[in-house]
Amino acid sequence: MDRRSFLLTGAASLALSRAQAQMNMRGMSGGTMRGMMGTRRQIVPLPEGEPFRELPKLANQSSKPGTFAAMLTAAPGTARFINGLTTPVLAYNGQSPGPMIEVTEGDAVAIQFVNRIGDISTIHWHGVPVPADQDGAAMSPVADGTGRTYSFTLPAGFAAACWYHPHPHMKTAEQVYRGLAGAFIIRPKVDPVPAAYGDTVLQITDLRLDADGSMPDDTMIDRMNGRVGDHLLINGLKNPVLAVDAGARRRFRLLNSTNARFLRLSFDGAPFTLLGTDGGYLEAPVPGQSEVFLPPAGRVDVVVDFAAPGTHVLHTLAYDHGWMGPTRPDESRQNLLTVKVADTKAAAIPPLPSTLRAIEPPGAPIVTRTLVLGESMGGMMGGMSGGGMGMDMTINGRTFDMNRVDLISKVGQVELWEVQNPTDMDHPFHIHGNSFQVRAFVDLKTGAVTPPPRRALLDVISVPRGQAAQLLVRQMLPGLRMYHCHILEHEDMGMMGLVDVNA
Ligand SMILES: [Cu+2]
Repeated sequence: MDRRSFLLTGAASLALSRAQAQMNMRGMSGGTMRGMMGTRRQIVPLPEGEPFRELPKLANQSSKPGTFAAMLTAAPGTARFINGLTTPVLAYNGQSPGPMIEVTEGDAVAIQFVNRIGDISTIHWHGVPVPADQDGAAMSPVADGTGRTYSFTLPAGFAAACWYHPHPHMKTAEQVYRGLAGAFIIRPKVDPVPAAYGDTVLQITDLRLDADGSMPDDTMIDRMNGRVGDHLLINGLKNPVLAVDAGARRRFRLLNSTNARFLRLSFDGAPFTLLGTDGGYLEAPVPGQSEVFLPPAGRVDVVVDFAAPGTHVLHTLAYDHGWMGPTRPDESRQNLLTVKVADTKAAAIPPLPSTLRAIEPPGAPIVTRTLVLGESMGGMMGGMSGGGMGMDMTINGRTFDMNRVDLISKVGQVELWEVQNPTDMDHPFHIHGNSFQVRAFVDLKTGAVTPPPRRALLDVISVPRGQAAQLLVRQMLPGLRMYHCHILEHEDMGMMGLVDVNA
């Protein structure tokens, strides 16, 4: 039975009684159960309008040029989102979002990870081309009370806004929404974009709070759709205020570190120039954009023009990514950042370069693979702790098994992955190890082919329902790599597979 018929035939109420029985066993109330189903909740307002703050940086403990060394400890902590209320969170070095890591292409990086969260965890370096055994994958969990060092040398020629987050099997969603995620910025040795544009990371997180200040558990609706909370935060603050001068052109790296938000963003008409995507610069700046789109885990590098005095609010636009069940949240017009443009004129800055870099086409694929995303009810792996109500999220009909290799590949081999999405909602598809390029989108009904607007390096792509994304994939390092839906609840429920890349 697919999810839609499951919901329409009323089988949801059966699952509800099953879940109710399990809740009762765990001593929870019917009220908790209603919360689990995602029934209407009172949204607790957060204070807005504090001064914008940059992400704090993780200090480099190494004085040796070309090296970065530091420690990251994951542990329970507290945050103050609402005056007078303490929110238990999970934090890296006491901070949520985690401290920003800033390195340069070619650097040798060693991060000592200590896990004190009371459960297994890992640190995955999302988008960073690291060796397979340093990737923080589900296959290499770090037990509570222990640690390990992640060490890797960043390749020359790869500069991008990446990020880090836990990736333990079936526990990623909760560890991320409770606070474990940080920015990982790799700078080029020589940047074609003048420093006068600044470079400000805007890390977007999603927060849901109960009236007592705590973060409620995922509901069944969250499990099905991915958790969409009550508030979107920028660098940990709700709609902070940034002041700029008139005519200012500011560079922003937008990072979507939410569990499941498809972010279509506008700056109230202030035009964006698109500079880069997940895997770094485009070939040339693309000016005149009125909005940008960020799937879960996605990043963009933009310059925004604040031409005239006034106020510009970075906010979400309506976007239909498909939704299952009741209580669909209104995700439009959520304010993220208020930019106040003063009357004072900004100093003149040099123009953007006309080209940024060359992106080589990957060449003709010699292997073609088909991956079909699926959602099914009544699966065997589920249960309240795992899938939730026995719901499975699958690729080619199977849920993730870390002891099963799904695909075998070869270093340097160009492959065409056609990721088909016949389900009821959009899924953001992520591949570990290396960036990919999109060849085209294909409509599953009509066969209509739409090429991407331009060449770009991505590591996550939203595959709309009813469509397939054709990806040109090339792994450059050997080892086992995961690929999965980056709605973290879906990943936890099994929409994930393993490719073994042979040397
Ligand atoms: Cu998904």
